Amino acid sequence: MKVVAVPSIPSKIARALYSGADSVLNSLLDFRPELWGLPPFQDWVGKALPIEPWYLGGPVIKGFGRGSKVLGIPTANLPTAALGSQLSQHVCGIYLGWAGLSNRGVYKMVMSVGWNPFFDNAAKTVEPWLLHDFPDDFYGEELRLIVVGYIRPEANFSSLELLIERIHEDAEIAKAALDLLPFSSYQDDKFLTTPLAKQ
Ligand code: ADP
Ligand code: RBF
Ligand code: MG
Repeated sequence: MKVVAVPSIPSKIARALYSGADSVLNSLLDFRPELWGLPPFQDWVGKALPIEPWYLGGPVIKGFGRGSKVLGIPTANLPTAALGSQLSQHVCGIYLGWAGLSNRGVYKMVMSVGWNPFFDNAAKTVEPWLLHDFPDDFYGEELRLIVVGYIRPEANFSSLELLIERIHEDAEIAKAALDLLPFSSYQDDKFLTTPLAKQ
């Protein structure tokens, strides 16, 4: 028998406790039957896994100010306290979806959810990168997100260059997958553009 473990305790502690397992996964989203001689899952669409969509929104706030914009990867941060239990329900990882800014439009989006192991952050955050070139910042504007698919677990990298390269790959996966059903259907969802008072 082969054993694939999905611990419910923090992975730093779990590593040692589960050393007897053949593989330790962050979540079942990462289970690949074909690695174990089983037929592959059929539900991946263009390198992404459709999920029950989650809806989140809020005003764009200042993030860690680590200058991710300098890396060419600005991430529009939401106030995580307001997301509360919604955030804790979701597995850490890299996701794709649609982003709406009420006065601007709807854009493809790729984001990380978690502690960003490369930077070892103290808080679980959502870091959405809108796949569009904006002429200016939009701090304070209401941002709406519909998260529709999963790409991969969060990872650590031996260099910043490798992290940046991987994030650009994620963006290409998101751009391509968001043109496909079921992902594409959510871009017309009113949630993305409806002003708060009118909801
Ligand atoms: P912070 O640490 O404050 O989040 P970033 O370097 O991550 O700083 O930059 C994020 C800000 O850049 C966003 O809040 C937004 O105002 C702006 N921005 C410009 N273009 C984009 C984009 N394509 N995706 C996300 N944010 C963008
Ligand atoms: N940080 C990590 O430590 N590991 C990752 O695997 C990772 N993947 C990311 C994927 C995407 C699509 C984005 C937008 C960010 C990712 N980051 C990751 C987070 C990145 O370190 C962080 O957003 C920026 O440094 C801004 O603080
Ligand atoms: Mg940011």
